[in-house]
Amino acid sequence: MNSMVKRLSMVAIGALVGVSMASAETELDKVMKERGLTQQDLLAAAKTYTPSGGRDKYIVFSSGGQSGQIMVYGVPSMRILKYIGVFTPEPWQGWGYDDDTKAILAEGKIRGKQITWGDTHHPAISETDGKYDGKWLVINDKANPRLAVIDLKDFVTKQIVVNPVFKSDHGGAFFTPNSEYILEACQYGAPFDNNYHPIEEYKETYRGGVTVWKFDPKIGRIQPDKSFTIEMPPYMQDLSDAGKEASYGWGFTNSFNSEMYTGGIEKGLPPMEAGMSRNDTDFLHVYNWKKLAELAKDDKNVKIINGHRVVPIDVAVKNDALFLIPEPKSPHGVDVSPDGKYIVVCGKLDTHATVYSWDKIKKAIDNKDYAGKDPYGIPILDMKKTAHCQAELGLGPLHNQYGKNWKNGEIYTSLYVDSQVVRWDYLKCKVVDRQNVNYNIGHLCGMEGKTEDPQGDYIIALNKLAIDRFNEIGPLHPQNHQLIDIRGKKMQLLYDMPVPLGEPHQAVAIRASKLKPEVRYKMGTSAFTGKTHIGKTLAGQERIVRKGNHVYVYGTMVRSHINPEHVTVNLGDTVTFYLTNLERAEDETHGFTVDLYNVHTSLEPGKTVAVTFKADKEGVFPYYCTEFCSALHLEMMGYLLVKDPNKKYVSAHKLKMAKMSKEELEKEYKKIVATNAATDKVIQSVVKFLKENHYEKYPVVANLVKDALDQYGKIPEQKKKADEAYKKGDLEKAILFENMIWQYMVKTADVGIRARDLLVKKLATPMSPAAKRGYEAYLEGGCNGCHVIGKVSSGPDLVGVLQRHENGEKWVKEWILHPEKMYDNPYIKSMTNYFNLRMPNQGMTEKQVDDIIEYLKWIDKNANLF
Ligand code: K7E
Ligand code: CUA
Repeated sequence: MNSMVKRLSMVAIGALVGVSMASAETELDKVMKERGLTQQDLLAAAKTYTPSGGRDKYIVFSSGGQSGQIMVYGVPSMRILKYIGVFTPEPWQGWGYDDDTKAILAEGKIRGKQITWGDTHHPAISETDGKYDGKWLVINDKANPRLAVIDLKDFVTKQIVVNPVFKSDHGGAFFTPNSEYILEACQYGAPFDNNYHPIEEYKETYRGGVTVWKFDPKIGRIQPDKSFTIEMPPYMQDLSDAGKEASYGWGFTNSFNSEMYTGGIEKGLPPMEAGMSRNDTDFLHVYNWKKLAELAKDDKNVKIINGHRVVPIDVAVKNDALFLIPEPKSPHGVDVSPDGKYIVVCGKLDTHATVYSWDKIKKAIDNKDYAGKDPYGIPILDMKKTAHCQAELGLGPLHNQYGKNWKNGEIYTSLYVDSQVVRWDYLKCKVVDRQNVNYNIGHLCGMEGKTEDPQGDYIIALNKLAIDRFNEIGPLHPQNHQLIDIRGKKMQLLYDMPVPLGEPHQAVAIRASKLKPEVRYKMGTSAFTGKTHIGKTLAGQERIVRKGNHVYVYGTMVRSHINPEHVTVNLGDTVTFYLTNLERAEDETHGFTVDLYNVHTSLEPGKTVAVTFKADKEGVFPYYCTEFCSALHLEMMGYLLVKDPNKKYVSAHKLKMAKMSKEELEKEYKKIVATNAATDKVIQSVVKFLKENHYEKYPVVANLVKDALDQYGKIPEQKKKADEAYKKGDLEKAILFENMIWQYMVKTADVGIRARDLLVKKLATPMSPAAKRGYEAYLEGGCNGCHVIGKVSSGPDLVGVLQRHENGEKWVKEWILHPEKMYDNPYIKSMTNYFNLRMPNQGMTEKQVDDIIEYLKWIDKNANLF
């Protein structure tokens, strides 16, 4: 590494670990030696490491492959943030284990069959003017031709639609530039109807095509009744892309079996792979979806198959809306440039990428300049006349992404066989740089790299094989996402992220600032309709309603109880739990399950969910909250009791238990009343602090306070009950109600103290870099093991420590550096006796101690906050 980079990296690392350069070098050298790291490694670490609480610039939505889900992670940290349940049940989110999510999964039934997995390939983010708008996400299932729509307000799947005519799909999902439509190309040729057709009639009765799904970007739903399919020959359509700007209104889909070979290895015929790749070229399909969408509205232009509108090949041809262009052998990716002027197609079995010019294609179409027709009568345009140039990239080019400098031809292509990312110039067809990856890259993900506004910065290589990259975990290896920095002249590999979920195929990245997800649901909302849930239940409305043999429980959940706590039903009843999470505090999620009945749901704040099952087993079934939501989480439970109405139950003899005497009860009562008074004092001091410091100015804090006061507001009612019971002499009951008061107080204090800590952080004067380093050194030295700021604990309070001694700073410095020299000092002796602990020598450097003093000064400046 050159010395400039070396110096820069040292500065970066100095800043990274928050210590001075002098001590960084020694400490860092040690770590580097121990872990065998190079300067280059450190630079990569500095470019990806994200300190606790830090945020990422980009959010990536990656296909979860065979898991049927979507993975969400951040760039550059490569930290996984979420798996979104899509086609496959996902227990944490209750995905497929409560009524509402079961209903979404049921939308994905094909011919009445429930399918509980998916082979997800291509996620796509909705666009406005060809740029990501951060609103909706769509992904395809190749195995069972379906699309799913995910709402980026809550990252939840809202709709699954089944393709009515395809038997598999691959070239989707691709949004048109204003999310008017979503393109979905089929993959394997198959009959559109659901009948048997002999394979010998492949050319006559099997078909390919592209479905053009109408999308309503306002409500984020696909509208099947306004959608249609363009019939195409059974050429095995593959990836697709929508034209933009210059080529707006057109779609591009390639294919890999223009041979229409159908195999038959078991009959002694050459295998599929040989027959399907015999021709030197396959076909790029060019179609005018905009014109076809208009045509498809008229009944006389369509055939209805399985209740779905299909525009036949001859109608598309007659209206000059479907063309073919030869493209090199078994292509894969087709990617339109940000201005829509070029279409880059990768060869897969060819070493070239071919750049087509939209201008030239359009000219050939306008002049009806055809090189011939295919067997189905579709005009073929001449490849040479429509190509702009060809670039020799290497073995197995698959997919493309555009760079920030796309206007000057910056593009990146994955080479599957060569295991490389190539940076090249698609205007001049010249290779610029290569980066090896590990191994067998499929897609690559640029930052908004296929929109009209590519951001550059990074490329992620989505590798199929990891081979030697990670610890051995058995024959099935994780796949490997590799982050590559593309800002420099040379690409630099930064990070390997194992993906333990499925083959990722495509991922799309969006600037995090473009996403505006919700923090909580409006009270009583169904996450799937966005409207008020029919089971919405507020505090005080909890009830159990029987209608015939269906029992409806209208329940609520709030720290730390489920209301109601007992539900008794008859064997054979159907039971529906409607549950509403009444919390407003951020992140206060509850879960709900009933033992044995295979149901589970996740209730984020404000959400209402329904859980239905048949009570077909007699017995006692605890139900409980499945998220550790507070210190009283284990107590957040209840009982479902299922009794057989035809059985006689003999009642058990009640145990005779020793009773507490009146005096003992009185004593216990006084004790709990005193505890409550003391706890209340703590609460009042926190409230005073919050009010004096205008907590209401900080929304996050204000929300917490609101939550705390909610809990606190429930106390008077309980107090009334406790006092009444006491007056009547029912001490047992009085104690229970006083206990309930204590529960509310604990919850109030729990949230209140969190609010106070947050407020302190907002109010405190910012720390100087030296004070920050001092704070780090303070923590690293383990000083917080004995000292608590603002409190005497196992060691003295450090607020004001610099003022307690003559020449305070010097005194404290000496004391930290050489405590043993001062053990005989009378003041120290008395303190040591008092705490029964001696200040140890932590081996701090002078520089560190100076920084700690800066930190202590910061404490003094903010003493009022502790
Ligand atoms: Cu290349 Cu399905 Cu887009 Cu996999 S596909 S890599
Ligand atoms: Cu709610 Cu645990």
